[in-house]
Amino acid sequence: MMKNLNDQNLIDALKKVRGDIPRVMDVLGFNRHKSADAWAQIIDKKLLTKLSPDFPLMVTICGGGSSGKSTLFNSIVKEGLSPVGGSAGLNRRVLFSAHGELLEKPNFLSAMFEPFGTLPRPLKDRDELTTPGHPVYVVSDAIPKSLVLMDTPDFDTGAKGVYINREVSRQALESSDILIYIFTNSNYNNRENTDFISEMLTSIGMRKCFLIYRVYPSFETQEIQEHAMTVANNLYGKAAEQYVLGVYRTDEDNLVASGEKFMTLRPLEKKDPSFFDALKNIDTEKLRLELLSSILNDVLDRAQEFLGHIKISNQELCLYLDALQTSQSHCVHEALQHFPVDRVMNRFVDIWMSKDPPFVKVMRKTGSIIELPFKVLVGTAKKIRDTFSEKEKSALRGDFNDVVKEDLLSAVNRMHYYALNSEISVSAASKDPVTRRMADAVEEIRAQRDLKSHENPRKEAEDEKGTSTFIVSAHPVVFPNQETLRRMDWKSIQRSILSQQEVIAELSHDIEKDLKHLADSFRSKMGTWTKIRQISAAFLNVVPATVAVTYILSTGDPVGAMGIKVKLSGLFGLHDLYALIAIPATTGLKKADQNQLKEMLAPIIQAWLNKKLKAVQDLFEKEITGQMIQHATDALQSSDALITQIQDQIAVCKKAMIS
Ligand SMILES: Nc1nc2c(ncn2[C@@H]2O[C@H](COP(=O)(O)OP(=O)(O)OP(=O)(O)O)[C@@H](O)[C@H]2O)c(=O)[nH]1
Ligand SMILES: [Mg+2]
Repeated sequence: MMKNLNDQNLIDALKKVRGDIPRVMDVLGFNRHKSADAWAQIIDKKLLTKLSPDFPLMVTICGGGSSGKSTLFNSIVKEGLSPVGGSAGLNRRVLFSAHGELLEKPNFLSAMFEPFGTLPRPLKDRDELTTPGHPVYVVSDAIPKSLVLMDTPDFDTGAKGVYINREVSRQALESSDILIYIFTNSNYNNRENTDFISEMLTSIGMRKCFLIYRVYPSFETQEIQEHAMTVANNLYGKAAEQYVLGVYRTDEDNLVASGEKFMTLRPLEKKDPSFFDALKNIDTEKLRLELLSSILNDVLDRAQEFLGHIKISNQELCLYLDALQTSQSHCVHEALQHFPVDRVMNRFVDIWMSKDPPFVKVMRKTGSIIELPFKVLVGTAKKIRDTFSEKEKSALRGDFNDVVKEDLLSAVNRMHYYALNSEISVSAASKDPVTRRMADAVEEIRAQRDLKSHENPRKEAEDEKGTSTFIVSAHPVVFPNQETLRRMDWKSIQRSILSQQEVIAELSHDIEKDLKHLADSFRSKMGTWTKIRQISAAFLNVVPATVAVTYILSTGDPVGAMGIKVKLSGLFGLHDLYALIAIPATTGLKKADQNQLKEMLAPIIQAWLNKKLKAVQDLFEKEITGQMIQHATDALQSSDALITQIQDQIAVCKKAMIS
């Protein structure tokens, strides 16, 4: 329950929540469903405008067609202002009346009529009311200063479910604080009438009402009471009694019908005050506090509900972004399946040799140092070659550029497919932290959204090694980016990417630096391994052997001019990249030599890969995924911030309500 009507803390917090929820929904590409707009309208029209203690109560006369609304209005203002007539749906506009003092207050009208979107004008001619248009008002000093009285068009006129006055009635009802519901013997049990009002009343906040029964004089009090309770129950459900401010009867009278007399309202219980006194004596501030508190509670509950959906959408976006980047990482690796051994290794061997100590250089010239390992390793290299498949052999013979082109093309096509597809499937290795996190997110979202088995995100399968596959839907945030990409000419994107394929083969300055650094670090390790003497046989077998292998692999003898196929495992992201060189155990290479080789080659390939992965990723992002990833990342960041802000402000509101 609110303590007072001008708690600035509460008002500020509420305004922020009001602004941020639609904002974050837009950020997350929500198809901002009607309910959020309606919710925002309630805050604007029912709460923010009314958080002022001297704001009069809006009392709205409502009821089915021809039940006597306008006659009652005229009877209260004691003037024949509102047209009355035999055919239902006579009034087409809202008619207000208020005490002259109120109407003179500056800004009163604009504040009062904010919910209607248009300012009312003084009534010029009674007939105006029978045509649709802006609201009109009349001054009436017969009305208590604490109230504004409103006559509304009936809401049930129309045919086949199309109600001509519903929108106007809705505005009027939504902005009212109290209702005067008038009904007759022929419509008191008409559920259609009460359902519409009930929806207005109960959808957000509960408004109290007076019930007026226009009835034959012969009706007994008890009968009237029963019928009134039927109406009340239909309007409010079980707790009806606490919302009924009073029940009054007005007896059918031909003088009223002929306009010679106003209606006379009598309380059902003799002890009750007259209708006019009851109206005048309403504790405006208390009623408003009750009403606004109940509206505010509902509004905050809704906000919490929205926030729940928003959070899930934010998680889904995070998941999709991860999935997209993971598949991009796969594609980037796919583009780099072949290692340009001649370029990189030749360069490395050059660097290595240029740093040989002078005496080793001399020995090299005489051939005495290279002899031994070469003999062994030429044989090994031949064996290696024999283990490649036919297809790979042809790849080996071909130009490295062709191999790269083929890899790149298939990777690019696959990336394009992932970027445009409505879902992405990702395999999560049980040991990989990134995909593990994604698999957990899938479970969490599924639990929160209570999804059916076929709905995304979902887990597809899990193999013996604990690698699971899950499927993630494209997030609405990227729909516009997908649309743009779809409309672009794919062939020209392909061409543009292929024209930049040199990025893969070239040895950039960065890679040079890495290779030099590697050579230095190998040499310093070597120094500690071979403290005894640099030209010992041990030394020959250890380090230069691996250099020799790389040399053979690169000089083209048995397997030259090729790309070594690099087998990649743990393809996820640049952080935990791990590259392994596929040298089959069947080559007969001794385990120790193989390890030696791996130890030597892996870092070189790694150095190359690290640089190239980034280069290819940049290329993909420039041509295909960049805008999408950027957009999703921005949306994720700003929705994170807004979610925290909304949470905090809801907490402020709730605290203000209880303290
Ligand atoms: N006999 C009798 N007729 C009444 C009484 N009150 C209203 N009527 C008649 O009932 C008809 C409808 O009254 P209105 O006041 O126009 O009803 P309304 O609810 O405003 O109707 P709409 O604006 O068309 O929705 C008119 O012909 C009135 O004269 C009454 O107390 N006795
Ligand atoms: Mg009327």
